[in-house]
Amino acid sequence: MVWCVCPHRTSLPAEQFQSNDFSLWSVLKQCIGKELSKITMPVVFNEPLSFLQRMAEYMEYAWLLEKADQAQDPIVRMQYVTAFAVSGLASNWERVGKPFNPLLGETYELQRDNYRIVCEQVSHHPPVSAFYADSEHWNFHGSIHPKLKFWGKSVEIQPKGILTVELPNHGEAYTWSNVNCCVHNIIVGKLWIEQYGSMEITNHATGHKSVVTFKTAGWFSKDLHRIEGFIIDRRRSDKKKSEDGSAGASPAHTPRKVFKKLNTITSSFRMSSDTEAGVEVEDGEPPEEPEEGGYPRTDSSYSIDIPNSSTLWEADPRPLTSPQYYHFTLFAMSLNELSEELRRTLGPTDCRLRPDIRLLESGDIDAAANEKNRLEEKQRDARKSRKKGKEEWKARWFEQGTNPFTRQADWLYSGGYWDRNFDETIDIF
Ligand code: CLR
Repeated sequence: MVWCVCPHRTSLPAEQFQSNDFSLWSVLKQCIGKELSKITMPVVFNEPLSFLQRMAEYMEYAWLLEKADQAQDPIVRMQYVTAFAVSGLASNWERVGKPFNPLLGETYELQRDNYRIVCEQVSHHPPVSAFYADSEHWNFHGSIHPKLKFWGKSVEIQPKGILTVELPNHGEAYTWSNVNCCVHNIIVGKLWIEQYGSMEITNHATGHKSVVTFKTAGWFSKDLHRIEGFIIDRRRSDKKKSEDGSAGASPAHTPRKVFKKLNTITSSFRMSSDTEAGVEVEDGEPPEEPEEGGYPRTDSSYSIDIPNSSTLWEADPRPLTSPQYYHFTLFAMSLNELSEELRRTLGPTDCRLRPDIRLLESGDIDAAANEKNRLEEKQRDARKSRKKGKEEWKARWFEQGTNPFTRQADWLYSGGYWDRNFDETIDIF
């Protein structure tokens, strides 16, 4: 047996409060059609993390970006970037607790062996969170504006925004947007979550694309957590064109060739080593409930093997106690840890210092609820007095701008966080 000497905590201070006295439906029924970010939910439906920490969960398998950087073949780089994009979604399985809405100006930082990340809540209405992660060989940044739509039986979540990975050693940038997800069984049954739709990762330097489709569970749940995709090489059709004698760059709409096929589930990532024939990728359809209140199971007899494939990544198993701790992964367990050393260096807006999250983590539901109300009121008061004084809120570490690769609206890191000059920060807790 190999013992892992884990430098971080492996559980939370208290187990999750389990009770059937609270019905999500009784809270949400007044909100059909409303934007869920505006309603205050009882703290029992929360998990003890801020949405900023939830975004930092994307870093769990950051080593995949290291691998991408080391690869000399752009197809292999694309494989690893795609694996990274998928890996960030594995921790969402079974996580049906609502992360705390970050307060305006709230931040989160995380430094691990090979990278660091800083996140900031840059807008409150609509809620927008921005992050910037870097390491010696890559950087990863983006902004997310989660839109929650309540449909009655289910809540649909659209994590709007763009994610960008840059590999400066190769002069490459990759961008993509996240797939939607859906929480089922709001009225009866056990809550469950699925992610569905297509994700298109573009390498802006080479024109390679990776198209990954997350399937909906479907009627017999056999497709739960299954994803399928291809890497497409635009240049191959260009090359074919020039072989045909028609020189010059191909127009953007040249039919593309499928290069690599993948067929996997969100907890592991396999990629074939062969060139496969083209198969159409369907677009994500709105998910269908398997049955009223039903709960899908992954069908393990349904093989995910594809010929000549190799596994690039596999999600680490969750700790056995995970169900008692909001279904957290080991990585998630560590995110709100506050060591003495950290306490000395953290900025005053870091979510680890948020009292309501800390109280929920230690199982004190009532005190957590009180603190949550106090913080939200404090935030409202601050907004009112800014309005009176005609002051505009300005994000501290990010600036609104356009993504240089996609030209879409985005939030760009202004730099300087790690100099740790927190003089201008206001008191939000
Ligand atoms: C999914 C992956 C994206 C970023 C992202 C944005 C919003 C998150 C979502 C992820 C996961 C599910 C999520 C959602 C906000 C609220 C929702 C945490 C991380 C929970 C499950 C909603 C529970 C609310 C109840 C009313 C059921 O990159």
